[in-house]
Amino acid sequence: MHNRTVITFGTFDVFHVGHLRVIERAAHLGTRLIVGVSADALNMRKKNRAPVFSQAERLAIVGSLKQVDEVFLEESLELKRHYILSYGADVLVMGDDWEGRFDEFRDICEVVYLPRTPAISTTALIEKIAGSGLIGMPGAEPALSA
Ligand code: C2G
Repeated sequence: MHNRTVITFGTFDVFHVGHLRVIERAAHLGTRLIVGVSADALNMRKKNRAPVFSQAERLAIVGSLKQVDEVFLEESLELKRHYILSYGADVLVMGDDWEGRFDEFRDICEVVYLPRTPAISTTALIEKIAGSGLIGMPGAEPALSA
């Protein structure tokens, strides 16, 4: 395969198998995978809550995956064009919850939306943990701070 740089973006909070699948499939589309991890401040603006794991922790987790060649902090959604160009990305990959939202970048790279892994999300995990009865038990860790 010719050298082909793939770029993808995400918060990757409370890293789960849905995140892993999208990263694995993105890596298969090229020879080098770059991941933009959304900054804590960007999440506060976008979702009105802080991620469970800090940006430093999320960068460390995603950056440690064998499929990932490089991670960087995504400071703003408006900088996508800049990030794509500065990393020389040939392909932008996003989950299909973003379908159509990044078509404007087709002038500088290929844009691919991959189907989300069903039935798993950070929000569902937080709710499952919160409802598990573990939180608040004597001797249990303090509740998630988010
Ligand atoms: N994902 C998936 N299947 C799931 C959950 C997530 O394929 N069950 C994918 C999403 O589609 C996305 C990636 O995993 O491509 C990261 O998901 P999030 O952390 O939820 O990313 P998000 O907060 O949507 O941030 O600039 C874009 C944003 O940074 C995207």
